[in-house]
Amino acid sequence: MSEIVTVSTRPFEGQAPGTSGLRKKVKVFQQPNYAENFIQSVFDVVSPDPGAVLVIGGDGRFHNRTVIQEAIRMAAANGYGKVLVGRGGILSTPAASHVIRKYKASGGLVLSASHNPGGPEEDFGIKYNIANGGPAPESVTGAIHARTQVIDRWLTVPGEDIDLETPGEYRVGGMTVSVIDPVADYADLMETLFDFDAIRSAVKGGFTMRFDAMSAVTGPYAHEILENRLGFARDTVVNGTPLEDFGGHHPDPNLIHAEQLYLAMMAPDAPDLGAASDGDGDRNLIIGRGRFITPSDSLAMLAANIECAPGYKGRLAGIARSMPTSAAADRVAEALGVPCFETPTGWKFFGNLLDAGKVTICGEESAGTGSDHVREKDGLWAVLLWLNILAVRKISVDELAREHWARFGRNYYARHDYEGVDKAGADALMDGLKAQLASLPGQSFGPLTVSVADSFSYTDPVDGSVSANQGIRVLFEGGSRVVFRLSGTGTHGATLRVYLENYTGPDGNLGAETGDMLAPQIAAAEAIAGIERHTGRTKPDVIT
Ligand code: VG1
Ligand code: CO
Repeated sequence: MSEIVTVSTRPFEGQAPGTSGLRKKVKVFQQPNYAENFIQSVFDVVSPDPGAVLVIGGDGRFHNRTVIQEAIRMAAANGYGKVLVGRGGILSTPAASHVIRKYKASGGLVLSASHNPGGPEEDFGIKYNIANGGPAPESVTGAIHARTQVIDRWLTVPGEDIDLETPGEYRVGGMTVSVIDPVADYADLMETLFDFDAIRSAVKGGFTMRFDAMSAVTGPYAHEILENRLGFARDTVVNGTPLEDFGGHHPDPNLIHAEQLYLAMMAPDAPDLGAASDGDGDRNLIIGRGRFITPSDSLAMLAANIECAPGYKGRLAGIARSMPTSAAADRVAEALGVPCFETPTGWKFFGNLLDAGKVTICGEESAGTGSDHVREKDGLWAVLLWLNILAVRKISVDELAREHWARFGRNYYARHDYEGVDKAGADALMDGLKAQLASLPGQSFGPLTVSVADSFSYTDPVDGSVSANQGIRVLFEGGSRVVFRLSGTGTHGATLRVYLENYTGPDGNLGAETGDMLAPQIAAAEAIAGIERHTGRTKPDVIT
């Protein structure tokens, strides 16, 4: 047994994992003992069997390497037998999920703050994934938080940093560290799911695309899969080198932060498909020539056409969406005769449904789509499924969208984010909403009449666990609604999210502007919640 060093420490405030792990400013994580306390709390809670395997990877942002080297030494001191770490410390979130599953690891640490900006003044994060490859459920994150509040020591072993750049095996304390190719396993998995031949033929036939990796983790994956394996031109992947500060941008694949892609896709000479992914590779943006697809619609359209992909043929068991995601997928599930589940925000709530085989495909309005191939949302997977469908059906994105709406109707949808607002004001707004719930039904706001108003509570159909307080829903007669919730991923102040939806049937106006279609819902949201009164804001910071 090699030497184990015990370092005394004291708890920090506020180490509660949010929607997707612990996220804070880099400066917060750089305090002595801060990252160590959290990692040790994870190890204390999961108490690995001697010799267990741990996966470690990250999105390449600033501070990744420092924390990875420390986490490796701590894993050795805590009895792990082996750590698998991506070369350069790189593993996209879905690739980490796959590696955990493929190599039967007991879990993994993913170092990322996802779509939040990176660099010395920006954000960092750590999340723990369990043996199924998915984010730790609330029972585990709750125990981790409790542990951080009483922790008084962390364990490490003496030792030098390992060479993260060179694949191979290293010894740290009594443990083996294997530096692995971060891309190969994931790329191989994609080949088992999709019709690569059909996509290659489409590419040979002139199909073009542009993939914006946003200087984040998906660059190496996209170069390998899209250019090397599928034959797209060498300039298909842009911003394809992961940078520690993402080039100073938000690696958030939406119309604001991927504006260059959006503009390129609206130009007359646009390629057939435009796509982007976020910091850690789990989100996706899909834009056809002249046609943006909302993430909620993307989930519905992918589900409706999933039979085109060999890996999913004849086995769609069900669909799940997070509560704020539009009901477009519900209509597809109904038409296909499969169940549809509505879960709280955050991928961890899909894990049990996927493990139990109750659902095959899941999605969130926040640009997350995925399936039972891993236990995380998966940006490139969604792009490949779109490519597969377009190649097999020989149809454009715009045609596919129009056809879908003509069959199922259209859920006009937008999310308004009010970022960095005063926490007390945001809490007062939510309290005010809760106080009104009983009196809202029957009240009218312009043309809209409230049918149901509630605070969303979820009972997991597999293990019966209850997650209450997951956002306020106000449903109007006719199928439109507004939803209010506070973000669990922000790193300063509070972020209020207002989700707006208006359903139009197949015979209604399918070609209108989203802003026009949502005007009554926007007015109702203000009238009901008093957004300006509570936050001082007259308009959202970001509309997606
Ligand atoms: C946001 C999204 C949520 C997503 C989460 C993590 O959470 O709304 O749908 O699962 O980010 O995504 P919140 O609590 O800020 O609304 V990622 O790509 O940051 O792991
Ligand atoms: Co992400």
